[in-house]
Amino acid sequence: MKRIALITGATSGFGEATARLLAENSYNLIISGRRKDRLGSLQKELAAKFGVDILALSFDVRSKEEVNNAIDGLPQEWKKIDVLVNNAGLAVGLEHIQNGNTDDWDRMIDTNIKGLLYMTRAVAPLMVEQGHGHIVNIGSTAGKDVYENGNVYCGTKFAVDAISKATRIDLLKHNVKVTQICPGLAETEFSIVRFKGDKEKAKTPYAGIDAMTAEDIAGIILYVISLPPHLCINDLVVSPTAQANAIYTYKK
Ligand code: NDP
Ligand code: 8X3
Repeated sequence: MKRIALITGATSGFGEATARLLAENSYNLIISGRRKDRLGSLQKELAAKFGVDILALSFDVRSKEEVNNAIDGLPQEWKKIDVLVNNAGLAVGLEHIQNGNTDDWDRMIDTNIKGLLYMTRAVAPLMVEQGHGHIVNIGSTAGKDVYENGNVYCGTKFAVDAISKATRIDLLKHNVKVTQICPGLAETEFSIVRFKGDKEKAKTPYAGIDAMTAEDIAGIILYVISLPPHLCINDLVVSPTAQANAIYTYKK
C-alpha cells in the first residue's frame, strides 16, 4: 500500500520539490497551499507522470476553520496520513525592530507559528489513532541563531524549534516521529516574498555563494522519512558549505 504524505506550501519552493520527489517515490499526496491554479496543475502533472493519487486542497494555514474543514472533510482513506510536512511559511520584511511593519509581523507569526500549530492539532490525532506517523517541521538556521533585522522571523523559527521539541515529547508514547529540518540559504520564492516582490533585491542574499536548492531540501525530507521505524532524526541543520550559521557566510 502506498504511504500518504500531506505537504503544506506545495505551490512553490521546498514544498513543491518535495511533492515531486515523493510522488516519484510512490507516495500518495495531499498537496496544499493558497494558489489553486498551481495546485491543480501540479496535481495533474504528478498523477499522470508517476501514477500516484494526489488530492489538492487549497486553504490558508492561518485560518483555523479552513484547516479544520480541510482535514475533517478528508475521505476516510485519506485520513491515514503517514507523513505531515509542515512547510508553509514565510519571511516578510527585513527591518530593525523599531521600524518593523506590524502587519508583516502578524503574517509571519500567524503563518509560521499558528499555522503550523493548527495543522499539527488537526493531523496529530489521526496519527495517534492509527498508532504511527511522522511530523516534519521546517524550521531554519534563523531558529538557531538570530541575525540583524531578522527579529520577528527568527522569533517564529525559534518557536518552531521549541514546538518541535515539545511535540516530540508529547507524541513519544504514540509512536509518532517528529523531525525538525533547519535549512540555511536556499534560493526559492522565499526571498522574493521577503523583499515584497523586488526580484533584484531578492538575489542579494545568494550572491557569491553556491546556495542550496529546493531539490536539496526535498532529498533530505525523503531521507528522513525513509529511515526504518526504530530511527528518527530529531533535528537536522543543513546549509550551503559556504554558510557556517545564520550569521556567517563566505562570499566569493
Ligand atoms: P516559497 O516562498 O518558495 O514557498 C512557500 C510556500 O508556503 C508556498 O507554497 C506558499 O503557498 C506557502 N504558504 C505561505 N503562506 C501560506 C499560508 N498562509 N497558507 C498556506 N500556504 C502558505 O519558500 P520556501 O520553499 O523557501 O519556504 C518553505 C519553508 O522553508 C518556509 O517555512 C520557510 O520559512 C522555510 N525556510 C526557507 C529557507 C530558504 O532559504 N528558502 C531556509 C530556511 C527555512 P501559497 O502562496 O500558494 O499559499
Ligand atoms: C531562511 C534562512 O537566513 O534567509 O529561513 O533567514 S534566512
